[in-house]
Amino acid sequence: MGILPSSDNPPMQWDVFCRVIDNFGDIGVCWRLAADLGARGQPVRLWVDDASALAWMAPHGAAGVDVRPWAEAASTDVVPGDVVVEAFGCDPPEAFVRAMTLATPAPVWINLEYLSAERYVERSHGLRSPQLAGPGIGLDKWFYYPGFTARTGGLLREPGLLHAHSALDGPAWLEARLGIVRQAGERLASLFCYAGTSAMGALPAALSAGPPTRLLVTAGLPVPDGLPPEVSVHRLPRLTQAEYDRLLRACDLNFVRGEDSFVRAQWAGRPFVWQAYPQSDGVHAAKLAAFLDLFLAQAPQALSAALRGLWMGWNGLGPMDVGLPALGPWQAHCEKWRSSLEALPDLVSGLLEFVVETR
Ligand code: TRH
Repeated sequence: MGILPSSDNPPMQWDVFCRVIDNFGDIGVCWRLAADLGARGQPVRLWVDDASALAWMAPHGAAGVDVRPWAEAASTDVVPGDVVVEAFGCDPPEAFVRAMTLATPAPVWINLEYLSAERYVERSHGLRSPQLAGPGIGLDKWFYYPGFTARTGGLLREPGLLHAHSALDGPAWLEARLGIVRQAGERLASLFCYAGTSAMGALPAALSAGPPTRLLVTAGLPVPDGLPPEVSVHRLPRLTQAEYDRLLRACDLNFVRGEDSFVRAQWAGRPFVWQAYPQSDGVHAAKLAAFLDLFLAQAPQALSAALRGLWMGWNGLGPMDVGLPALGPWQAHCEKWRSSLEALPDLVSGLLEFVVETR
């Protein structure tokens, strides 16, 4: 049973457009957005150019979400809905945008941007972009930025997520779903990073000190070379998004990447190391630094220095000459950070309010 629309959230027809560039974050984020809206009684047409990853990410679909082939959006018998969300500036088909100009009232057109902690996000969030040319001439497009502060659009956090995390029996789930039984004194770490990058090379140094580690390597990643003898490897199958959330909660430590797993690790409330999506012009360095400044602002000095060195090394932006800090203080800080995020409105609640105000 989804969250019924309250009086200030009348059900509106949503059109979410997703173009899969590479990896899984585009479709991963768009799916979470669509499923969260659908669960709140907001019907969604999710227009995707390549929906293949949903077969393993979300094999059972979601209430209220209708996955449609991108090309069909251009057909003349598609009437644009009340709200159009263009994820990551993916430019919906011109014919659809032209149809938007004929609708009355015009749909609310949202450009959902990539997640960043950089300062420009707070300045840009909620800005109107009047379309002065092109198929959407005369329409307004609105920039909507996810983020970590009250002056941004917040983070996707579906109702019930944190309750599910606190209710999860991690050891029981690991054994039942993956056949993993933690040995006495063993550290469980999940690994989701970019193959062939600095992270894979940094892993042996990161895991060299500390207790014996069971490294749970996510599907599609090669087994890292040169691991110390106290590290054992368990290769994982492709997990659904819901199962991946449980894995993050059940482990002691998570190596995550990109955008969506990065956010999900923060909701899991466990120590995590993030590999930003590597970009040739190095813009990922600014994204990393901006997040670290925010994330570590209230951290104990020793932990802050250790994590900054570890994350820079992990992202190939500094020497990898530090191992992992002790998990205790790290875990306590991640729980404190999660509480600060939990105090903010979640992204879909904020988006619903924005759309109702803007219509
Ligand atoms: O796959 P990614 O690197 O996606 C990237 C980033 O989103 C990046 O910002 C974007 O620019 C680029 O794509 C195009 O990492 P991300 O964002 O964590 O997305 C992975 C998705 O896969 C996420 O929704 C979690 C999901 N997932 C599963 O459902 N099951 C699994 O077993 C694993 C490992 C991931």
